[in-house]
This record gives sequence, structure tokens and C-alpha cells, in this order.
Amino acid sequence: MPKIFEYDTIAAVATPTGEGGIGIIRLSGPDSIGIAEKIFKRKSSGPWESYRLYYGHVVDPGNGEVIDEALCVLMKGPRSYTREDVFEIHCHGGSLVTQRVLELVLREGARPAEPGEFTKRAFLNGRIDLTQAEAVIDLIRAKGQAGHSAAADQLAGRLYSKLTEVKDRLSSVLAHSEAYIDFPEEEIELSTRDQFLNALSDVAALLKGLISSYDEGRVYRDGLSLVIVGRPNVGKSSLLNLLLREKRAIVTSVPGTTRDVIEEYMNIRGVPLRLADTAGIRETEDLVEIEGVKLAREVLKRADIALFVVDGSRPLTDDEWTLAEELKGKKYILIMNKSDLPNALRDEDISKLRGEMQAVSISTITGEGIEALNDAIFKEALRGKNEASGGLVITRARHRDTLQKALDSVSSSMEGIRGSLSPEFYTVDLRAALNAIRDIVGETTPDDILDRIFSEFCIGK
Ligand SMILES: Nc1nc2c(ncn2[C@@H]2O[C@H](COP(=O)(O)OP(=O)(O)OP(=O)(O)O)[C@@H](O)[C@H]2O)c(=O)[nH]1
Ligand SMILES: [Mg+2]
Repeated sequence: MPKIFEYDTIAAVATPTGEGGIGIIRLSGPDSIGIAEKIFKRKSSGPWESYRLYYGHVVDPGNGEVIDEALCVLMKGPRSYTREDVFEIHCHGGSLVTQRVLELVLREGARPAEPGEFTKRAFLNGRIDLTQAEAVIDLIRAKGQAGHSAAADQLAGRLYSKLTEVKDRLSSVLAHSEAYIDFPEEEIELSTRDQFLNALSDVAALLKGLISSYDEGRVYRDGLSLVIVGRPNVGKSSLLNLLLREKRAIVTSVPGTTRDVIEEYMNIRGVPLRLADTAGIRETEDLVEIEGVKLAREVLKRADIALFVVDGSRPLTDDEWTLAEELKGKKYILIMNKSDLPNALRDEDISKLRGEMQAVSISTITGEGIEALNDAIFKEALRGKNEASGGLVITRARHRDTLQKALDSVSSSMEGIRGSLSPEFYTVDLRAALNAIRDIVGETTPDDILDRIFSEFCIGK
């Protein structure tokens, strides 16, 4: 087991501020028990047992004032989150109580924890690697089921074990190659070279798979923005309400009802989405509407995917063809609404409007086609993103960039071997690849990068 570092004792409120059933003050470090002894009066005496919940009172040792009735638990290191002695005081929720208990433990010798400092200690004390520490924050921030499972996988160490596998294979090729540097009179046999190349091409394939999973992972983690566009009165706001399952936007039979952009968050099949309803796009003299149309166009420009709604019960107008022009080069789904009414659209117009994109027929009144629309959105969100990595996805740009560095080094070491270069040359590349992997898991990561990663955390985690 890696060495446990000697740190000071830190403390923070671990629960969110505001009113709640309970509020937890967390301490970690060598003085945790000593500080808890001073401020927590329990019924039983004797040494603290690990993992046992104690009932008692938080009492100010200065004046004997009872601050709260509380429960306390010690998690004795190394079997704790940080591997240090961790103490948690569970008192009544409410910012005043938790704040007063925190002040008390600070007065008795703890230091206020920095954001993510508990997790940083878990990392520095070797309980988790850096990818697992990053997963902690992603798990806390997960906006949808898919992002949650990617983070949970990573927290469980799946990425770490994959990278350990890569590391072991690289180290083995490196060790064998270095042996030839020490004995320059030995020729590297052809069969050995082939072994090296085989091992390295396996590594390269693994790295490529992980790198290409980033596009998918990023969507899971950060989500996408969708915008509903179309001419007035086609049912855009009705669609927003249907997707959100609430009456969020005003729906009337008057064209030009929506003027502002209305944005809400939702999930489709676990993918977090930001959905915007906009003013119907048309030529108009109305000043307010002109502003609304301008705004709609701006949101459209920034969105990842547009939901292009047309009224299936009426012939298309020039406004639709203009909009179709604007949608060129953008991802969109053509939605033919009002399928409960007789269809007035011509097949050839529909195929012109949709181009290469998906088209779905729906009715926001009967709900028909909404499942097909959800499928289409999910498919569009993940279009072009493959699952080459066996379900394991990376979600961070840091991982992708560093994996790419590793891959480049592996490729150039392979070129060196193929070109029969002497091992001195290509072992440099192998070492660079190995170091890149070490950076990802946190074995060699520079301090400024560590600081940046942990500063993303909340206090108390
Ligand atoms: N029959 C039928 N009517 C619908 C359907 N969807 C919407 N409508 C009606 O179409 C009218 C316009 O709906 P909205 O959702 O306000 O349309 P919009 O595109 O947001 O309109 P603007 O905000 O003016 O751009 C309302 O009278 C809705 O009840 C549908 O699927 N079938
Ligand atoms: Mg509207």
C-alpha cells in the first residue's frame, strides 16, 4: 500500500448550504479524533470504534453551550475516503447549525478544506487514481443517466484498468528493447521485432478506440443543445410542451405567439439536452416579432441540432424554403406536425426539405410519433460516434489529448522498429508513450494540472 502522507487536519461542511434534514461536517487528518473528543459529548465512553454511529451532543468546550443534538461516526484510516482518520458529525440541517459546528472544529485546530481536498487526499494517499478522482466530480455533476454511468464506470476504475493494461504492454516492449541497448553486439531477431510490432499495434488499437469514444462521451457528459424552429403556428411551442411534459410555453392559434426564446433542460435516453423554443420565422413588420425572429436565428446558429417543424396539414410556404436554405450544413430533423389532420404535403417536397436528414411525422395533440422523434433525436445526437472501445467511453478533453500523444509516440516507435532503427531511437518514443499514460492516471501529472482538476470540485468533497 502506498505511503500515507502526514497532513494537517481539514474540515468542511459536506452537505449543500440551505435547509435540509441533516447537515454533515467532515474532518480528515491526524487530529480528527482529538478534535471530535473535545466538541462531541457522547453517552458511552471508551475508545472510538470505527464505523459505529454514536449519539450525543455538540458542545462548545469554551462555555458548555449545547449547539446541537447529533450523530457522529469515525472512519478510521486507512479504511476511509481519504485513508486518513475521517470523522463526520451529522447534525440538523440548516446553515446556521452546520456553520457553528464548523467554526467550533476550526477553533479546536482544524483548517478549512479547499475545494476537492478530501478527494485530493484520497488520490495522493493512493486510494484512487486521477481518473477516478475526476469521475467523482463528473458523478456529482452528471446531468443524465448516460453521463452518470460513464462516470460510475470510471469511478469503479474501468478506465484505470484499461490504461494499466496499456502501460504493462508498453513497459514490457520497452524492457525488452532496452536489453538490446545494453548488449549492442546482439542483433534483434526478426521474430522479436515482429513480437514488438504485434504488441504495439494492439496498444495502438486500444488507444484509438478510447480516443474515438470521446465524441460520444462528451455528449453523455455535457449534453447537446436543440432548437425548435419553423414558421409561425406550426406547433413549435406545442412540441416543447409535449417533450417537457408540462405547459411551459404559451400555445394559441394566433401566428406569432412566441416572441422570446424559451429554454429548458431535459433528458432523452439518458442524454442531457438543452431545448429551446423560438419565435416562428417569417417576414414581418411587427417590431417585437422582428426581434424575436432575430433571436431565433442566433440560437439556431449556436445549436447542435435543429428540430425543423412544418405544418403537415398545410402546403409549404416561402418561409419554409428560406429556412431550409439556412439549415444547410447543420444537423436537423424534419418534423411534420399535425398528423391528426389530413396531409397536405407532397412527397417530393418532403424529400427536398429533409435532404440527408431524418424526418418524423407527429401530432402534438394525440402524441403520435413522439417515440419515433425521441429515437431520431438520440440517433442524431450520437451520429458518427462509434462504440469502438467496448462500451468504455472517455469524457474529458485532457484524456483524449494525452491519449493522442501516447498514440503518436507509439506510431513513431513502430516506424522506428519497422525501419530497423537501433533501439536507442525508438525507446525514446516508447518512454514518451508510457509517460503520457502515467500523466492520465496521475503518476506523473504536473502540480498545476492537479490543482486545476481539484479546483473544479465543491468544498467538502
Ligand atoms: N390539429 C393539430 N393542431 C395542432 C398541433 N400542434 C399544434 N396545434 C395547434 O396549432 C396552433 C399553434 O400552435 P403553437 O404551438 O402555438 O405553434 P408555434 O409554432 O409555437 O407558433 P408561434 O409561436 O406563433 O410561432 C395551436 O392552435 C395549436 O393547438 C397538432 O399536432 N395537431
Ligand atoms: Mg410558439
